[in-house]
Amino acid sequence: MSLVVFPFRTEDPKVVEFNLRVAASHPAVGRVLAVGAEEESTYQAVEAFRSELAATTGTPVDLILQDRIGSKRPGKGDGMNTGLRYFLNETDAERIHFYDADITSFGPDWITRAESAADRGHDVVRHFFPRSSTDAMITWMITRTGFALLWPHTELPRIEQPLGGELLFTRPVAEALVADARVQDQSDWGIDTLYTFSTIQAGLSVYETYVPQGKQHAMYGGLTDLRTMLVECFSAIQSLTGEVVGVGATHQIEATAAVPASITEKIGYNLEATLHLLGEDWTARQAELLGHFPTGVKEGMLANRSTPTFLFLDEEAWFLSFRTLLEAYVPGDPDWEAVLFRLWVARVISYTATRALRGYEHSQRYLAEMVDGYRRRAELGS
Ligand SMILES: Nc1nc2c(ncn2[C@@H]2O[C@H](COP(=O)(O)OP(=O)(O)OP(=O)(O)O)[C@@H](O)[C@H]2O)c(=O)[nH]1
Ligand SMILES: [Mg+2]
Repeated sequence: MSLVVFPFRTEDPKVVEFNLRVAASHPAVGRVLAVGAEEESTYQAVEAFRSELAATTGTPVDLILQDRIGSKRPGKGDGMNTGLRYFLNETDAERIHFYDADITSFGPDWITRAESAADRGHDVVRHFFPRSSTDAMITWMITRTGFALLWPHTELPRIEQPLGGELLFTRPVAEALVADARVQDQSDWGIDTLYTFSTIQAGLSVYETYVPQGKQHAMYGGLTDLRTMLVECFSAIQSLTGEVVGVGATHQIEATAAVPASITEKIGYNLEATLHLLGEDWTARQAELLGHFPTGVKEGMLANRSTPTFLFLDEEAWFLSFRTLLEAYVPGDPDWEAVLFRLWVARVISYTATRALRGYEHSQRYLAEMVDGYRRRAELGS
């Protein structure tokens, strides 16, 4: 039997109810758990519908508040780690699944896919999805880039969606994650990075299952909404610098299928709302911190104080900038955060203008080749 966990903060209660019902109705699921960030309106709504849900599906549906476990911002990491502990301490289920509570394309097949991969012996199952050409910009530009630079010879840079929150772990994997102090400390958006890293470092068998209909969920507007996530995901990668990862993990990726137009034609963010971020809120110290970067990057960024410029932040400039960030970035320093954020915004707009505009196929191929090029270069140590 499996436990299905939904971490949630404030979401549409109707969507959460639908997703909890899908999980509770699945034959492989013996218990469902919702882990709330705080006692706000969504939490109250789940409290109000959960006994009816349990009665009609015959599956217990529990609701708890997340514990304070880590030392970073109390966020999704505390929520997911609370779910892992509940799984080990309160249930005798063999497997735990995690799904985001805000998914509007969730269905029983998501659970079935993960269960059947686990039945075939995999320790970890990760769902991956087709993403529109301007989605997943933290995944590509931060996490996959960072994994390629730091651990080029491992499976890490080959994980399709290392920030994915749709996962299955067997019980021994959950035990290892709860025993891993780095993972338990990562209470913020860095949790997905840590789960991915720790499971690959532990040499487990990881299967990535493809969900062709994609993950439709609550969307962001401009790139500002992603700022906290960006900063926390970068810091998580940087904190792992120096870790040794062997090549013991096995990793299989399910074949993909034709991508629906709703994804190939989707625009991921508001370009106009994003452009002006390049010129806003500069401080003298931020300008000074750019002194760490190659001249072309420094001058290109400084020019944004008067007019938006971004084409200089191409693949090569990003590689060099990322190396500098890994070495020089100071976590928790607001000026460094602003420098990181603005560099990333410029890189994403540069990619949008030169690659995403050429279409879905082109941009997906480009991003995959970019990461692979970084990986090969890091492997050669150049
Ligand atoms: N328990 C808990 N859940 C959280 C917290 N923050 C976010 N969540 C939930 O975590 C899930 C993912 O958060 P989202 O805001 O949807 O993240 P996202 O931008 O969709 O991330 P991607 O799916 O990678 O694009 C949702 O179910 C959120 O409600 C938190 O602090 N605690
Ligand atoms: Mg979401």
